[in-house]
Amino acid sequence: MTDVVNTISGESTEHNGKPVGPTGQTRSGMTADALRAAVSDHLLYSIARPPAVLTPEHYYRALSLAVRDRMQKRWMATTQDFLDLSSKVTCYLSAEFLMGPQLGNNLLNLGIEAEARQAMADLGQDLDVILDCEGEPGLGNGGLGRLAACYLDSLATLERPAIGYGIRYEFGIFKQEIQDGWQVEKTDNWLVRGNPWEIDKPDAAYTVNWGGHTETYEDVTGKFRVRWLPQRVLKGVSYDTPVQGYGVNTCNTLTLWSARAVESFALDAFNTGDFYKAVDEEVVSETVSKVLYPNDEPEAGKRLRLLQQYFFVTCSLQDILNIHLLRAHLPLSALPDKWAIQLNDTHPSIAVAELMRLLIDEHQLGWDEAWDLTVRTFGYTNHTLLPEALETWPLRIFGEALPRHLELIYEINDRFLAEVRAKFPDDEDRIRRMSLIGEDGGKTVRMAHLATVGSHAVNGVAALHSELLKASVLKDFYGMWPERFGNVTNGVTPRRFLALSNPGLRELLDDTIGTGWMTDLERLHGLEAFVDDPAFRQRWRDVKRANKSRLAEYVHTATGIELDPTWMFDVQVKRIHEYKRQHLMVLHIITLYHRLKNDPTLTIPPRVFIFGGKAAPGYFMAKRIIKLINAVGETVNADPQVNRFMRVVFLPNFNVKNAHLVYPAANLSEQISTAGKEASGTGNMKFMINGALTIGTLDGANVEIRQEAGAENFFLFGLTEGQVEKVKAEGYRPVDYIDADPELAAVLELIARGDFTHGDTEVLRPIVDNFVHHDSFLALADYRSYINCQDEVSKVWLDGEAWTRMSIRNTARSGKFSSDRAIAEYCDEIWGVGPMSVDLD
Ligand code: KVW
Repeated sequence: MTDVVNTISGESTEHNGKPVGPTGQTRSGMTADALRAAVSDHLLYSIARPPAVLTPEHYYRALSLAVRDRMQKRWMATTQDFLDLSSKVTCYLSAEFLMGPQLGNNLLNLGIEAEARQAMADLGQDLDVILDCEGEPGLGNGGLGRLAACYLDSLATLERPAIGYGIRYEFGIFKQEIQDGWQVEKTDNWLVRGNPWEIDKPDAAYTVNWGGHTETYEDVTGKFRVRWLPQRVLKGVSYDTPVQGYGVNTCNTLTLWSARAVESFALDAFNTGDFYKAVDEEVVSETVSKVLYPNDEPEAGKRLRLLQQYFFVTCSLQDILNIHLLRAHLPLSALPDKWAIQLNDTHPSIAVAELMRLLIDEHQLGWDEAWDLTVRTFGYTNHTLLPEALETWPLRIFGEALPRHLELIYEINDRFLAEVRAKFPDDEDRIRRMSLIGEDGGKTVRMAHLATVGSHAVNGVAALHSELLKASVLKDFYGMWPERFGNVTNGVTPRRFLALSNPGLRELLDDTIGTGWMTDLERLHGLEAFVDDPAFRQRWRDVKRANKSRLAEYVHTATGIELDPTWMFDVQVKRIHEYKRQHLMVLHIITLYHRLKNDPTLTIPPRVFIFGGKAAPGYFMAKRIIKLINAVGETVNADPQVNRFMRVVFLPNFNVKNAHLVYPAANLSEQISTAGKEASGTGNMKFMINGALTIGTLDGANVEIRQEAGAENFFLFGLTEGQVEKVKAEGYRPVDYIDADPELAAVLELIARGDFTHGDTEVLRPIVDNFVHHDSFLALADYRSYINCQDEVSKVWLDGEAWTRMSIRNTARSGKFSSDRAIAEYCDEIWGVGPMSVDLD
């Protein structure tokens, strides 16, 4: 048991072998007996099933409800404390929260894992089986959504009052199946089996307007005002989930909004006899929070995506103003002193115009005061420089949906551009570049510009990315307001991504350096003293080996492929995208295959190549890359001449739940994006913390990972960002690289002539064409450097002791990548939010 239990001021555990009472202790007692009694109670009163039909799933729900009960007092105490707004509150607005399974994490943060295990054992159940029953709330695409979840964990653990605001999608990210090597998408109906963690608050509902037009009028004081007459009205109801900090009483809230039809509207239609129209209205309203959009889906459904964004933003801002005015009775002028609102990418950036609308139209503030409050309240985090990911809305769609907001944006723009003209006279080109309205190829609203103009702080997510942001997409804005720009390098929570998912390493760390690393990850430096201790290195290897066996078992169940846990596990898990270059890793696999086929006497250090990740359903090339991986895998795995040295696995449906098995089992972490394209990456950090070595380019947070680990503990290859730009400027000619490199030419030829596709030369032609003719991510330019670096990796792997030393040093030096460090920086430098300890009395 860790020492954290004592720091949570729970109820006394004075029970002495007797059953605990039916109420108080059953709801809050932290002993195994109290938990057992609580689970029994929930089986009877909440699950309502007789013992004869109980399944592990029922036990999962009963235990989850019992655990939620144990957070309730902390949750209400925290909420009560910040309803009176004595402390400043952070609101993290994000279209995605990829929370992952909750039960294990809540047991960990409450410090009652051992007690829960005992309680379930007393009931004849295995906690691991129960934990495995939990599905995944997949309310995010990848790193951005998971980052939001890690930040909520750190905010609570650092005792910072915070609310996460997002959307309660009825269908999360699709479930990925692999059929004949292709990705097939299945709907993720995550709510069908109920969600024991959320509490719906039907009374906390806000009205959301949409479409229509505006009109001006004179109010009673004779002032000129604007009124929005919407075409449609719906409402948002909230579902709240507790976010328990680790070892503290602070239990923050994640509020997710769900769309509903407005009753009165439905009734109007009903009264006029048009019952079906009323039902129709309801169906349409509820589609708003129906489904999460994949991140690369083009055009289709754009209008609904804008509605989703506006929907959750207006509900969240109305909620904030409601707490501020009605609960805390504070003047609006105090808004920036009591709230810090962070925009997680541009998805919630309509908030800038919406807060202006609420302050001016609904609360009668003047423009200048409203604008001052708005800018001082918002911060904006940019997560990408890729032009296709920078959100813009066609002006027509925007104006039809949000007519009042378009007016406000024009006014913001006029005043902003006047400021630009004052600072940079006679520079109309600059004006065009900086305008909130884009003019190239049809007028658009540029959301990144709106977010930047409306925020007092703008940050990128890794040092390199923040520099590139200032030098490229937001260059002019940096010139205007250099003081607004900063960097906060991403981080990941060591609770979930070390303690929870790597119990073997957790135990070794606790034994070696104590338990303090859980909340102070820099303490991992203490491991450096043990690098030269052979017994410690042996234990380090044993932990990794056990984790690899655990993953091998899962891989076998999921794919039928057998893996040897003594082989090197070489892993790339992340969304499938050309810039991330999964196909470059495939070129390495084929290179080894080709060498082995050409020289039957050759032996190489055996490796398992593991891929995982989803492709956006509409992303043609990404889906071909999955097919490529599976085609090569099938060929390699079936060939006795090569499968003695290599296996290739595509792990279907990569998600937070199976990520728990993946990161701890990796020896080598593949972070091979084209330099300048991956803003940060966070998987790279999860691998490092768990002792994987990285092979990577100087991109995103890799740069800082290498800095921390030391260049000698990192496998670097590839062009730098500057070199990439230079090659592109001079005209990238893939054929030059092929002509200069016979091995590369041979590898491409194997794909082209159908060696992996039973002679079919069409299926993978788009991949070859992409490599050879239109690859903006320069895969072939980095091929030779990558292959040579991989040869070096294999050489080091042969020296097991050297590898182990490097692995230990990677973990020991990963402290910077804790989300606690990142959140402390946000709190100190952007939000001005301090700790507020929560007293349960
Ligand atoms: C649309 C994204 C969901 C929908 C990003 S950049 C843009 C998006 C767009 C997501 N996600 C990723 O954010 C991570 C967290 O900062 C970064 O680590 C990663 O590099 C970036 O691609």
